[in-house]
Amino acid sequence: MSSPILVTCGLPYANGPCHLGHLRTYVPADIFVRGLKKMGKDVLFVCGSDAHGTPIVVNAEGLGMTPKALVARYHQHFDEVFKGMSVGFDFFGDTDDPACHNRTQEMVKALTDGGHVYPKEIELAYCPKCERFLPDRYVEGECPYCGKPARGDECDMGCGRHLEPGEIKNAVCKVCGGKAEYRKQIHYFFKLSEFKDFLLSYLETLGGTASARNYAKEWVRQELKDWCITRNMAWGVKFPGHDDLVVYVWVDAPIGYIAFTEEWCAKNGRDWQSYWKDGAKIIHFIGGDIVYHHCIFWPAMLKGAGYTLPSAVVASGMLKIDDKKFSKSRGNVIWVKDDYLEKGLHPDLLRYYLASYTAHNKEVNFSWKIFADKVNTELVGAFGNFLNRALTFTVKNFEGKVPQGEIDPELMARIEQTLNEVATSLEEYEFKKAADSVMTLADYGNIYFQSHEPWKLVKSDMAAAGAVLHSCLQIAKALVIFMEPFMPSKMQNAWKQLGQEGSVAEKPFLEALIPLEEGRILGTPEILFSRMEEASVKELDRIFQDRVEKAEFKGKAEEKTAEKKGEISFEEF
Ligand code: B3M
Ligand code: ZN
Repeated sequence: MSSPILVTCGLPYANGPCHLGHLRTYVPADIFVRGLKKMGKDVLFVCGSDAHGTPIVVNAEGLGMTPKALVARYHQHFDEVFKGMSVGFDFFGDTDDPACHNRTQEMVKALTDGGHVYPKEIELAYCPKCERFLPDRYVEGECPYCGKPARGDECDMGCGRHLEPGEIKNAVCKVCGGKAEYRKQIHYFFKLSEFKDFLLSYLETLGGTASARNYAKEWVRQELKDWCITRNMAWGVKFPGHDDLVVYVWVDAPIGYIAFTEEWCAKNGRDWQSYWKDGAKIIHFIGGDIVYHHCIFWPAMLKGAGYTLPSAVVASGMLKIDDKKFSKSRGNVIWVKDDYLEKGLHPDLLRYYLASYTAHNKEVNFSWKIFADKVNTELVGAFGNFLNRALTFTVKNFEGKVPQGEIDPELMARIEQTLNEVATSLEEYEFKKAADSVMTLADYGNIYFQSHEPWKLVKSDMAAAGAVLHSCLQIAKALVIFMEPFMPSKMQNAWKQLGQEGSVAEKPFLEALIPLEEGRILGTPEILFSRMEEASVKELDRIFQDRVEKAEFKGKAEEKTAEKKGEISFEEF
Protein backbone atom coordinates (compact mmCIF):
# COMPACT_ATOMS: atom_id res chain seq x y z
CA MET A 1 0.00 0.00 0.00
CA SER A 2 1.00 3.59 -0.55
CA SER A 3 2.28 5.72 2.36
CA PRO A 4 -0.38 6.57 4.95
CA ILE A 5 -2.66 9.57 4.68
CA LEU A 6 -4.14 11.33 7.68
CA VAL A 7 -7.26 13.42 7.20
CA THR A 8 -8.51 15.64 10.03
CA CYS A 9 -11.43 18.03 10.49
CA GLY A 10 -11.42 21.25 12.52
CA LEU A 11 -12.46 20.40 16.08
CA PRO A 12 -15.93 21.58 17.07
CA TYR A 13 -16.05 23.53 20.34
CA ALA A 14 -17.96 21.35 22.78
CA ASN A 15 -20.00 24.37 23.63
CA GLY A 16 -23.23 24.27 21.68
CA PRO A 17 -25.14 22.07 19.26
CA CYS A 18 -24.09 21.10 15.75
CA HIS A 19 -25.49 23.33 13.02
CA LEU A 20 -25.43 23.26 9.25
CA GLY A 21 -22.34 25.50 9.14
CA HIS A 22 -20.35 22.73 10.84
CA LEU A 23 -21.40 20.15 8.27
CA ARG A 24 -20.08 22.33 5.48
CA THR A 25 -16.63 21.04 6.52
CA TYR A 26 -17.32 17.58 7.94
CA VAL A 27 -19.44 16.17 5.12
CA PRO A 28 -17.01 16.96 2.28
CA ALA A 29 -14.12 15.65 4.40
CA ASP A 30 -16.01 12.40 4.89
CA ILE A 31 -16.72 12.20 1.15
CA PHE A 32 -13.04 12.75 0.48
CA VAL A 33 -12.00 9.98 2.87
CA ARG A 34 -14.51 7.54 1.41
CA GLY A 35 -13.22 8.43 -2.05
CA LEU A 36 -9.61 7.83 -1.03
CA LYS A 37 -10.54 4.43 0.38
CA LYS A 38 -12.14 3.60 -2.97
CA MET A 39 -8.82 4.47 -4.61
CA GLY A 40 -7.07 1.94 -2.39
CA LYS A 41 -5.34 4.45 -0.12
CA ASP A 42 -4.35 3.80 3.47
CA VAL A 43 -6.27 6.61 5.14
CA LEU A 44 -7.00 7.51 8.73
CA PHE A 45 -9.73 10.05 9.60
CA VAL A 46 -9.67 11.71 13.04
CA CYS A 47 -11.41 14.53 14.83
CA GLY A 48 -12.57 15.37 18.33
CA SER A 49 -14.11 17.95 20.60
CA ASP A 50 -12.25 21.14 21.36
CA ALA A 51 -12.63 21.11 25.13
CA HIS A 52 -10.66 24.14 26.30
CA GLY A 53 -10.75 27.90 25.86
CA THR A 54 -12.74 30.69 27.45
CA PRO A 55 -16.03 30.26 25.51
CA ILE A 56 -16.51 26.93 27.23
CA VAL A 57 -15.58 28.22 30.68
CA VAL A 58 -17.77 31.32 30.38
CA ASN A 59 -20.73 29.29 29.12
CA ALA A 60 -20.31 26.61 31.78
CA GLU A 61 -20.20 29.31 34.46
CA GLY A 62 -23.39 30.82 33.08
CA LEU A 63 -25.10 27.42 33.17
CA GLY A 64 -23.84 26.60 36.65
CA MET A 65 -21.92 23.58 35.36
CA THR A 66 -18.29 22.54 35.35
CA PRO A 67 -16.50 22.93 32.02
CA LYS A 68 -15.92 19.18 32.06
CA ALA A 69 -19.65 18.43 32.31
CA LEU A 70 -20.45 20.90 29.54
CA VAL A 71 -17.81 19.34 27.31
CA ALA A 72 -19.09 15.84 28.03
CA ARG A 73 -22.61 16.88 27.05
CA TYR A 74 -21.67 18.40 23.71
CA HIS A 75 -19.03 15.81 22.97
CA GLN A 76 -21.73 13.18 23.05
CA HIS A 77 -24.03 15.39 21.00
CA PHE A 78 -21.46 15.86 18.22
CA ASP A 79 -20.57 12.20 18.26
CA GLU A 80 -24.23 11.27 17.78
CA VAL A 81 -24.85 13.84 15.07
CA PHE A 82 -21.76 12.77 13.14
CA LYS A 83 -22.88 9.15 13.29
CA GLY A 84 -26.38 10.22 12.28
CA MET A 85 -24.92 12.02 9.28
CA SER A 86 -22.67 9.04 8.38
CA VAL A 87 -19.54 11.08 9.00
CA GLY A 88 -17.34 8.13 9.84
CA PHE A 89 -14.33 9.25 11.86
CA ASP A 90 -12.00 6.41 12.77
CA PHE A 91 -11.47 8.23 16.04
CA PHE A 92 -13.42 11.05 17.68
CA GLY A 93 -11.55 12.22 20.77
CA ASP A 94 -11.52 15.16 23.11
CA THR A 95 -8.68 17.63 23.76
CA ASP A 96 -9.06 17.10 27.52
CA ASP A 97 -7.90 13.47 27.01
CA PRO A 98 -4.64 12.68 28.86
CA ALA A 99 -3.05 11.95 25.48
CA CYS A 100 -3.64 15.54 24.45
CA HIS A 101 -2.36 16.98 27.74
CA ASN A 102 0.80 14.88 27.41
CA ARG A 103 1.49 15.63 23.78
CA THR A 104 0.90 19.37 24.35
CA GLN A 105 3.32 19.50 27.25
CA GLU A 106 5.89 17.52 25.28
CA MET A 107 5.62 19.92 22.35
CA VAL A 108 5.74 23.05 24.49
CA LYS A 109 8.87 21.69 26.19
CA ALA A 110 10.43 20.91 22.81
CA LEU A 111 9.66 24.44 21.62
CA THR A 112 11.08 25.92 24.81
CA ASP A 113 14.23 23.76 24.61
CA GLY A 114 14.63 24.82 21.02
CA GLY A 115 14.66 28.48 22.09
CA HIS A 116 11.32 29.27 20.43
CA VAL A 117 9.51 30.38 23.61
CA TYR A 118 10.37 33.31 25.89
CA PRO A 119 8.76 35.14 28.86
CA LYS A 120 7.69 38.77 28.65
CA GLU A 121 5.84 41.18 30.91
CA ILE A 122 2.61 42.49 29.37
CA GLU A 123 -0.37 44.55 30.47
CA LEU A 124 -3.55 42.54 30.65
CA ALA A 125 -7.20 43.33 31.22
CA TYR A 126 -8.07 42.64 34.85
CA CYS A 127 -11.47 42.91 36.53
CA PRO A 128 -11.11 44.46 40.01
CA LYS A 129 -14.65 43.43 40.93
CA CYS A 130 -14.32 39.75 39.92
CA GLU A 131 -10.69 39.83 41.06
CA ARG A 132 -9.31 38.07 38.03
CA PHE A 133 -7.49 38.49 34.77
CA LEU A 134 -9.75 38.47 31.77
CA PRO A 135 -8.37 36.21 29.04
CA ASP A 136 -9.86 36.14 25.53
CA ARG A 137 -13.65 35.95 25.63
CA TYR A 138 -13.84 37.08 29.23
CA VAL A 139 -13.31 40.53 27.89
CA GLU A 140 -15.03 42.67 25.30
CA GLY A 141 -14.13 46.10 24.05
CA GLU A 142 -12.89 47.85 20.96
CA CYS A 143 -10.59 46.60 18.24
CA PRO A 144 -7.33 48.61 18.33
CA TYR A 145 -7.11 48.36 14.52
CA CYS A 146 -10.57 49.23 13.26
CA GLY A 147 -12.41 50.49 16.35
CA LYS A 148 -15.32 48.05 15.98
CA PRO A 149 -16.70 46.13 18.97
CA ALA A 150 -14.44 43.11 19.48
CA ARG A 151 -13.82 40.14 21.73
CA GLY A 152 -10.59 39.74 23.65
CA ASP A 153 -9.08 37.39 21.09
CA GLU A 154 -10.57 38.45 17.79
CA CYS A 155 -12.20 41.34 16.01
CA ASP A 156 -15.22 39.31 15.00
CA MET A 157 -17.46 42.16 13.93
CA GLY A 158 -14.89 44.33 12.18
CA CYS A 159 -11.60 43.63 10.46
CA GLY A 160 -11.41 39.98 11.57
CA ARG A 161 -7.93 40.24 13.07
CA HIS A 162 -6.67 37.87 15.71
CA LEU A 163 -6.06 39.97 18.83
CA GLU A 164 -3.23 39.30 21.23
CA PRO A 165 -3.79 39.56 25.00
CA GLY A 166 -3.70 43.17 26.15
CA GLU A 167 -4.42 44.58 22.69
CA ILE A 168 -8.13 45.25 23.14
CA LYS A 169 -9.13 48.83 24.04
CA ASN A 170 -11.81 49.99 26.52
CA ALA A 171 -12.03 46.53 28.01
CA VAL A 172 -15.18 45.46 29.83
CA CYS A 173 -15.55 42.31 31.92
CA LYS A 174 -17.92 39.87 30.20
CA VAL A 175 -19.00 38.35 33.53
CA CYS A 176 -19.94 41.42 35.61
CA GLY A 177 -20.07 44.08 32.89
CA GLY A 178 -17.67 46.30 34.87
CA LYS A 179 -14.85 48.34 33.42
CA ALA A 180 -11.56 46.45 33.39
CA GLU A 181 -8.17 47.84 34.32
CA TYR A 182 -4.83 46.82 32.89
CA ARG A 183 -2.28 45.02 35.08
CA LYS A 184 1.20 43.72 34.46
CA GLN A 185 1.86 39.96 34.22
CA ILE A 186 4.53 37.64 32.88
CA HIS A 187 3.37 35.58 29.92
CA TYR A 188 5.07 33.25 27.48
CA PHE A 189 5.50 33.98 23.81
CA PHE A 190 6.18 31.80 20.80
CA LYS A 191 8.71 33.41 18.46
CA LEU A 192 6.49 33.30 15.43
CA SER A 193 8.37 36.18 13.80
CA GLU A 194 11.41 33.88 13.37
CA PHE A 195 9.39 31.58 11.14
CA LYS A 196 8.67 34.14 8.44
CA ASP A 197 11.07 32.79 5.80
CA PHE A 198 10.17 29.23 6.60
CA LEU A 199 6.46 30.00 6.26
CA LEU A 200 6.88 31.88 2.99
CA SER A 201 8.58 28.92 1.35
CA TYR A 202 6.38 26.33 3.06
CA LEU A 203 3.19 28.03 1.90
CA GLU A 204 4.43 27.80 -1.70
CA THR A 205 4.31 24.02 -1.43
CA LEU A 206 1.11 23.70 0.61
CA GLY A 207 -1.73 21.88 -1.14
CA GLY A 208 -5.45 22.27 -0.59
CA THR A 209 -7.58 25.22 -1.52
CA ALA A 210 -5.76 28.16 -3.12
CA SER A 211 -7.84 30.62 -1.12
CA ALA A 212 -6.37 29.36 2.17
CA ARG A 213 -2.80 29.42 0.90
CA ASN A 214 -3.07 32.92 -0.56
CA TYR A 215 -4.77 34.38 2.48
CA ALA A 216 -2.02 33.02 4.72
CA LYS A 217 0.78 34.25 2.41
CA GLU A 218 -0.67 37.73 2.56
CA TRP A 219 -0.58 37.74 6.36
CA VAL A 220 2.95 36.38 6.55
CA ARG A 221 4.21 39.02 4.11
CA GLN A 222 2.56 41.82 6.07
CA GLU A 223 3.22 41.15 9.72
CA LEU A 224 4.13 38.25 11.91
CA LYS A 225 4.07 39.11 15.57
CA ASP A 226 5.22 36.79 18.32
CA TRP A 227 2.32 34.90 19.74
CA CYS A 228 1.31 34.82 23.42
CA ILE A 229 0.68 31.17 24.23
CA THR A 230 -0.29 31.29 27.92
CA ARG A 231 -3.44 32.32 29.75
CA ASN A 232 -4.46 32.88 33.39
CA MET A 233 -7.00 30.11 33.78
CA ALA A 234 -7.49 26.84 35.59
CA TRP A 235 -9.23 24.94 32.75
CA GLY A 236 -6.85 23.76 30.06
CA VAL A 237 -3.44 22.19 29.64
CA LYS A 238 -0.99 23.42 32.28
CA PHE A 239 1.96 25.33 30.93
CA PRO A 240 4.98 23.22 31.99
CA GLY A 241 6.49 24.54 35.21
CA HIS A 242 3.74 27.10 35.91
CA ASP A 243 0.66 25.76 37.63
CA ASP A 244 -1.13 29.10 37.46
CA LEU A 245 -1.01 29.20 33.66
CA VAL A 246 -2.56 27.09 30.94
CA VAL A 247 -1.60 27.14 27.28
CA TYR A 248 -3.81 29.12 24.92
CA VAL A 249 -6.54 26.92 23.45
CA TRP A 250 -5.14 27.37 19.93
CA VAL A 251 -1.97 25.61 21.09
CA ASP A 252 -3.55 22.41 22.35
CA ALA A 253 -6.48 22.27 19.91
CA PRO A 254 -4.47 21.32 16.80
CA ILE A 255 -2.21 19.13 18.95
CA GLY A 256 -5.43 17.17 19.40
CA TYR A 257 -4.89 15.97 15.82
CA ILE A 258 -1.67 14.29 16.95
CA ALA A 259 -3.12 13.00 20.23
CA PHE A 260 -6.12 11.43 18.46
CA THR A 261 -3.78 9.75 15.99
CA GLU A 262 -1.80 8.38 18.96
CA GLU A 263 -4.94 7.13 20.66
CA TRP A 264 -6.20 5.41 17.52
CA CYS A 265 -2.78 3.90 16.80
CA ALA A 266 -2.48 2.54 20.34
CA LYS A 267 -5.76 0.68 19.88
CA ASN A 268 -5.01 -0.53 16.38
CA GLY A 269 -1.41 -1.68 16.58
CA ARG A 270 -0.05 1.12 14.41
CA ASP A 271 2.78 3.56 14.99
CA TRP A 272 1.63 7.16 15.38
CA GLN A 273 5.06 8.36 14.35
CA SER A 274 4.49 7.00 10.86
CA TYR A 275 1.95 9.85 10.60
CA TRP A 276 3.62 12.66 12.50
CA LYS A 277 7.35 12.02 12.31
CA ASP A 278 7.99 10.18 9.06
CA GLY A 279 6.46 12.45 6.48
CA ALA A 280 2.97 11.00 5.93
CA LYS A 281 0.46 13.03 3.99
CA ILE A 282 -1.51 15.16 6.44
CA ILE A 283 -4.61 16.89 5.14
CA HIS A 284 -6.60 19.32 7.29
CA PHE A 285 -10.21 20.19 6.45
CA ILE A 286 -11.23 23.41 8.16
CA GLY A 287 -13.73 26.24 8.06
CA GLY A 288 -12.63 29.30 6.10
CA ASP A 289 -12.40 31.37 9.29
CA ILE A 290 -9.54 29.43 10.87
CA VAL A 291 -7.04 29.52 8.02
CA TYR A 292 -4.71 31.77 10.01
CA HIS A 293 -4.33 29.19 12.75
CA HIS A 294 -3.80 26.24 10.42
CA CYS A 295 -1.55 27.83 7.83
CA ILE A 296 0.57 30.03 10.12
CA PHE A 297 0.61 29.13 13.83
CA TRP A 298 0.31 25.39 13.37
CA PRO A 299 3.02 24.71 10.75
CA ALA A 300 5.41 26.99 12.69
CA MET A 301 4.77 25.00 15.87
CA LEU A 302 5.25 21.69 14.07
CA LYS A 303 8.44 22.88 12.42
CA GLY A 304 9.81 24.23 15.72
CA ALA A 305 9.05 21.01 17.60
CA GLY A 306 10.19 18.64 14.82
CA TYR A 307 6.97 17.11 13.50
CA THR A 308 5.66 16.36 10.01
CA LEU A 309 4.13 19.37 8.29
CA PRO A 310 0.63 19.30 6.81
CA SER A 311 0.65 18.77 3.07
CA ALA A 312 -2.74 20.36 2.47
CA VAL A 313 -5.20 22.69 4.15
CA VAL A 314 -8.66 22.52 2.62
CA ALA A 315 -10.83 25.45 3.67
CA SER A 316 -14.55 25.42 3.06
CA GLY A 317 -16.58 28.42 2.02
CA MET A 318 -19.16 29.85 4.37
CA LEU A 319 -22.79 28.90 4.65
CA LYS A 320 -25.73 31.20 4.12
CA ILE A 321 -29.31 30.42 4.93
CA ASP A 322 -31.99 31.91 2.74
CA ASP A 323 -29.25 34.06 1.25
CA LYS A 324 -28.56 35.67 4.61
CA LYS A 325 -25.43 35.42 6.69
CA PHE A 326 -25.51 32.54 9.12
CA SER A 327 -26.11 33.87 12.65
CA LYS A 328 -27.16 32.06 15.79
CA SER A 329 -28.33 35.19 17.57
CA ARG A 330 -30.43 36.25 14.60
CA GLY A 331 -32.02 32.82 14.48
CA ASN A 332 -30.53 32.32 11.04
CA VAL A 333 -29.44 28.79 11.77
CA ILE A 334 -30.45 25.20 11.04
CA TRP A 335 -29.71 22.79 13.90
CA VAL A 336 -28.74 19.43 12.47
CA LYS A 337 -30.33 17.30 15.17
CA ASP A 338 -33.57 19.18 15.90
CA ASP A 339 -34.32 20.67 12.50
CA TYR A 340 -33.11 17.88 10.27
CA LEU A 341 -32.39 14.42 11.68
CA GLU A 342 -35.24 14.46 14.18
CA LYS A 343 -37.63 15.54 11.45
CA GLY A 344 -36.99 12.14 9.90
CA LEU A 345 -35.04 13.52 6.95
CA HIS A 346 -32.46 11.21 5.45
CA PRO A 347 -28.81 12.24 6.07
CA ASP A 348 -27.78 11.43 2.52
CA LEU A 349 -30.03 14.11 1.03
CA LEU A 350 -28.29 16.81 3.02
CA ARG A 351 -24.87 15.32 2.29
CA TYR A 352 -25.65 15.50 -1.39
CA TYR A 353 -26.89 19.08 -1.12
CA LEU A 354 -23.82 20.32 0.74
CA ALA A 355 -21.38 18.66 -1.63
CA SER A 356 -23.11 19.42 -4.91
CA TYR A 357 -24.41 22.95 -4.39
CA THR A 358 -21.20 24.71 -5.35
CA ALA A 359 -17.40 24.42 -5.28
CA HIS A 360 -15.93 23.64 -1.88
CA ASN A 361 -14.31 27.04 -1.38
CA LYS A 362 -17.41 28.97 -2.43
CA GLU A 363 -20.36 30.04 -0.34
CA VAL A 364 -23.22 27.55 -0.01
CA ASN A 365 -26.72 28.89 0.28
CA PHE A 366 -29.25 26.66 1.99
CA SER A 367 -32.98 26.99 1.80
CA TRP A 368 -35.68 24.36 2.23
CA LYS A 369 -37.08 25.26 -1.16
CA ILE A 370 -33.78 24.65 -2.98
CA PHE A 371 -33.32 21.53 -0.89
CA ALA A 372 -36.67 20.15 -2.06
CA ASP A 373 -35.97 21.12 -5.68
CA LYS A 374 -32.63 19.36 -5.66
CA VAL A 375 -34.12 16.24 -4.11
CA ASN A 376 -37.05 16.17 -6.51
CA THR A 377 -35.20 16.89 -9.73
CA GLU A 378 -31.77 15.40 -9.27
CA LEU A 379 -32.25 12.53 -6.85
CA VAL A 380 -35.83 11.45 -7.55
CA GLY A 381 -36.15 12.59 -11.17
CA ALA A 382 -32.76 11.59 -12.57
CA PHE A 383 -30.76 9.24 -10.35
CA GLY A 384 -33.51 7.30 -8.58
CA ASN A 385 -35.66 7.15 -11.68
CA PHE A 386 -32.95 5.51 -13.74
CA LEU A 387 -32.12 2.91 -11.12
CA ASN A 388 -35.73 2.06 -10.61
CA ARG A 389 -36.52 1.82 -14.30
CA ALA A 390 -33.61 -0.48 -15.04
CA LEU A 391 -34.39 -2.71 -12.08
CA THR A 392 -38.18 -2.98 -12.38
CA PHE A 393 -37.95 -3.58 -16.11
CA THR A 394 -35.49 -6.43 -15.60
CA VAL A 395 -37.48 -7.97 -12.79
CA LYS A 396 -40.62 -7.89 -14.91
CA ASN A 397 -39.14 -9.16 -18.16
CA PHE A 398 -36.11 -11.25 -17.20
CA GLU A 399 -37.29 -13.16 -14.13
CA GLY A 400 -35.36 -10.83 -11.82
CA LYS A 401 -31.98 -11.93 -13.15
CA VAL A 402 -29.18 -10.00 -14.83
CA PRO A 403 -29.92 -10.67 -18.52
CA GLN A 404 -27.47 -12.21 -20.96
CA GLY A 405 -25.99 -10.05 -23.67
CA GLU A 406 -22.89 -8.03 -24.38
CA ILE A 407 -22.49 -4.76 -22.48
CA ASP A 408 -22.26 -1.90 -24.97
CA PRO A 409 -18.52 -1.04 -25.24
CA GLU A 410 -19.31 2.63 -25.76
CA LEU A 411 -21.22 2.64 -22.51
CA MET A 412 -18.36 0.88 -20.74
CA ALA A 413 -16.04 3.62 -22.02
CA ARG A 414 -18.42 6.16 -20.61
CA ILE A 415 -18.28 4.50 -17.20
CA GLU A 416 -14.50 4.53 -17.32
CA GLN A 417 -14.49 8.20 -18.20
CA THR A 418 -16.77 8.96 -15.24
CA LEU A 419 -14.52 6.93 -12.96
CA ASN A 420 -11.52 9.03 -13.96
CA GLU A 421 -13.44 12.27 -13.55
CA VAL A 422 -14.75 11.33 -10.12
CA ALA A 423 -11.34 10.19 -8.83
CA THR A 424 -9.52 13.25 -10.18
CA SER A 425 -12.13 15.68 -8.91
CA LEU A 426 -12.09 14.17 -5.43
CA GLU A 427 -8.30 14.33 -5.30
CA GLU A 428 -8.54 18.00 -6.24
CA TYR A 429 -11.18 18.69 -3.53
CA GLU A 430 -13.70 19.43 -6.28
CA PHE A 431 -16.65 17.69 -4.70
CA LYS A 432 -19.29 19.34 -6.80
CA LYS A 433 -17.47 18.35 -9.98
CA ALA A 434 -17.34 14.74 -8.80
CA ALA A 435 -21.06 14.69 -7.93
CA ASP A 436 -21.92 16.33 -11.25
CA SER A 437 -19.96 13.70 -13.18
CA VAL A 438 -21.97 10.95 -11.49
CA MET A 439 -25.22 12.75 -12.26
CA THR A 440 -24.17 13.14 -15.89
CA LEU A 441 -23.73 9.38 -16.04
CA ALA A 442 -27.23 8.95 -14.58
CA ASP A 443 -28.59 11.26 -17.30
CA TYR A 444 -26.73 9.23 -19.88
CA GLY A 445 -28.34 6.10 -18.43
CA ASN A 446 -31.82 7.58 -18.72
CA ILE A 447 -31.18 8.59 -22.32
CA TYR A 448 -29.71 5.18 -23.13
CA PHE A 449 -32.76 3.40 -21.75
CA GLN A 450 -35.17 5.77 -23.48
CA SER A 451 -33.49 5.73 -26.87
CA HIS A 452 -33.04 1.94 -27.00
CA GLU A 453 -36.74 1.38 -26.28
CA PRO A 454 -36.38 -1.99 -24.54
CA TRP A 455 -40.16 -2.11 -24.04
CA LYS A 456 -40.43 -2.54 -27.83
CA LEU A 457 -37.44 -4.87 -28.10
CA VAL A 458 -38.89 -7.39 -25.64
CA LYS A 459 -41.65 -7.99 -28.15
CA SER A 460 -39.39 -8.41 -31.17
CA ASP A 461 -35.83 -9.24 -30.13
CA MET A 462 -35.38 -10.61 -26.64
CA ALA A 463 -31.60 -11.00 -27.04
CA ALA A 464 -31.20 -7.36 -28.02
CA ALA A 465 -33.43 -6.31 -25.11
CA GLY A 466 -31.23 -8.39 -22.79
CA ALA A 467 -28.09 -6.63 -23.97
CA VAL A 468 -29.69 -3.22 -23.40
CA LEU A 469 -30.73 -4.11 -19.86
CA HIS A 470 -27.42 -5.73 -19.03
CA SER A 471 -25.82 -2.46 -20.13
CA CYS A 472 -28.25 -0.34 -18.13
CA LEU A 473 -27.68 -2.41 -15.01
CA GLN A 474 -23.95 -1.99 -15.48
CA ILE A 475 -24.46 1.78 -15.40
CA ALA A 476 -26.57 1.32 -12.30
CA LYS A 477 -23.76 -0.61 -10.64
CA ALA A 478 -21.25 2.10 -11.54
CA LEU A 479 -23.56 4.85 -10.31
CA VAL A 480 -23.97 3.17 -6.96
CA ILE A 481 -20.22 2.72 -6.49
CA PHE A 482 -19.40 6.26 -7.56
CA MET A 483 -22.14 7.82 -5.46
CA GLU A 484 -21.34 5.88 -2.28
CA PRO A 485 -18.97 8.53 -0.87
CA PHE A 486 -21.78 11.09 -1.14
CA MET A 487 -24.76 8.98 -0.07
CA PRO A 488 -23.41 5.93 1.73
CA SER A 489 -26.55 4.45 3.23
CA LYS A 490 -28.82 5.03 0.23
CA MET A 491 -26.18 3.42 -1.98
CA GLN A 492 -25.90 0.42 0.31
CA ASN A 493 -29.63 -0.07 -0.14
CA ALA A 494 -29.27 0.24 -3.93
CA TRP A 495 -26.35 -2.20 -3.87
CA LYS A 496 -28.62 -4.80 -2.33
CA GLN A 497 -31.31 -4.10 -4.91
CA LEU A 498 -28.70 -4.91 -7.55
CA GLY A 499 -28.29 -8.31 -5.91
CA GLN A 500 -24.77 -7.52 -4.70
CA GLU A 501 -23.25 -8.76 -1.49
CA GLY A 502 -21.17 -7.03 1.15
CA SER A 503 -20.62 -3.39 1.76
CA VAL A 504 -20.45 -1.05 -1.22
CA ALA A 505 -18.31 1.27 0.94
CA GLU A 506 -15.56 -1.33 0.66
CA LYS A 507 -15.73 -1.67 -3.12
CA PRO A 508 -13.05 0.20 -5.05
CA PHE A 509 -14.03 2.54 -7.88
CA LEU A 510 -12.43 0.06 -10.29
CA GLU A 511 -15.11 -2.50 -9.47
CA ALA A 512 -17.47 -0.39 -11.63
CA LEU A 513 -15.62 -1.77 -14.65
CA ILE A 514 -16.24 -5.41 -13.75
CA PRO A 515 -19.24 -6.65 -15.79
CA LEU A 516 -22.27 -7.68 -13.81
CA GLU A 517 -22.49 -11.43 -13.81
CA GLU A 518 -25.17 -12.77 -16.17
CA GLY A 519 -27.92 -14.69 -14.43
CA ARG A 520 -27.27 -13.09 -11.05
CA ILE A 521 -30.48 -12.72 -9.05
CA LEU A 522 -31.44 -9.13 -8.38
CA GLY A 523 -32.96 -7.88 -5.16
CA THR A 524 -36.42 -6.44 -4.87
CA PRO A 525 -36.67 -2.99 -6.46
CA GLU A 526 -37.65 -0.27 -4.03
CA ILE A 527 -38.08 3.46 -4.41
CA LEU A 528 -34.74 4.91 -3.31
CA PHE A 529 -35.72 8.58 -3.05
CA SER A 530 -39.20 9.95 -2.46
CA ARG A 531 -40.44 13.32 -3.55
CA MET A 532 -40.46 16.09 -0.98
CA GLU A 533 -44.03 17.29 -0.96
CA GLU A 534 -44.85 20.95 -0.82
CA ALA A 535 -46.63 20.71 2.51
CA SER A 536 -43.62 19.29 4.31
CA VAL A 537 -41.28 21.84 2.73
CA LYS A 538 -43.58 24.61 3.93
CA GLU A 539 -43.66 23.17 7.42
CA LEU A 540 -39.86 22.97 7.64
CA ASP A 541 -39.58 26.50 6.37
CA ARG A 542 -42.18 27.74 8.83
CA ILE A 543 -40.15 26.39 11.77
CA PHE A 544 -37.13 28.24 10.44
CA GLN A 545 -38.97 31.52 9.73
CA ASP A 546 -40.55 31.46 13.20
CA ARG A 547 -37.11 31.26 14.75
CA VAL A 548 -35.86 34.22 12.73
CA GLU A 549 -38.89 36.30 13.73
CA LYS A 550 -38.54 35.43 17.40
CA ALA A 551 -34.86 36.36 17.32
CA GLU A 552 -35.65 39.68 15.63
CA PHE A 553 -38.18 40.45 18.32
CA LYS A 554 -35.76 39.48 21.09
CA GLY A 555 -32.94 41.41 19.42
CA LYS A 556 -35.01 44.58 19.24
CA ALA A 557 -35.99 44.31 22.89
CA GLU A 558 -32.36 43.78 23.90
CA GLU A 559 -31.16 46.68 21.81
CA LYS A 560 -33.58 48.93 23.64
CA THR A 561 -32.39 47.89 27.09
CA ALA A 562 -28.78 48.19 25.95
CA GLU A 563 -29.46 51.70 24.65
CA LYS A 564 -30.98 52.66 27.96
CA LYS A 565 -27.99 51.33 29.86
CA GLY A 566 -25.63 52.87 27.34
CA GLU A 567 -24.04 49.49 26.59
CA ILE A 568 -22.87 48.15 23.28
CA SER A 569 -24.62 44.92 22.29
CA PHE A 570 -22.54 41.98 21.12
CA GLU A 571 -23.22 38.88 19.14
CA GLU A 572 -23.27 35.93 21.54
CA PHE A 573 -20.53 33.33 21.15
N1 B3M B 1 -12.51 24.74 17.91
C1 B3M B 1 -13.51 25.87 16.12
C2 B3M B 1 -13.41 27.01 15.19
O1 B3M B 1 -12.79 28.00 15.54
C3 B3M B 1 -12.22 25.49 16.74
C4 B3M B 1 -11.37 24.70 15.77
C5 B3M B 1 -10.13 24.11 16.35
S1 B3M B 1 -9.27 23.19 15.14
C6 B3M B 1 -7.81 22.75 15.84
O2 B3M B 1 -13.96 26.91 14.12
ZN1 ZN C 1 -10.91 45.25 14.10
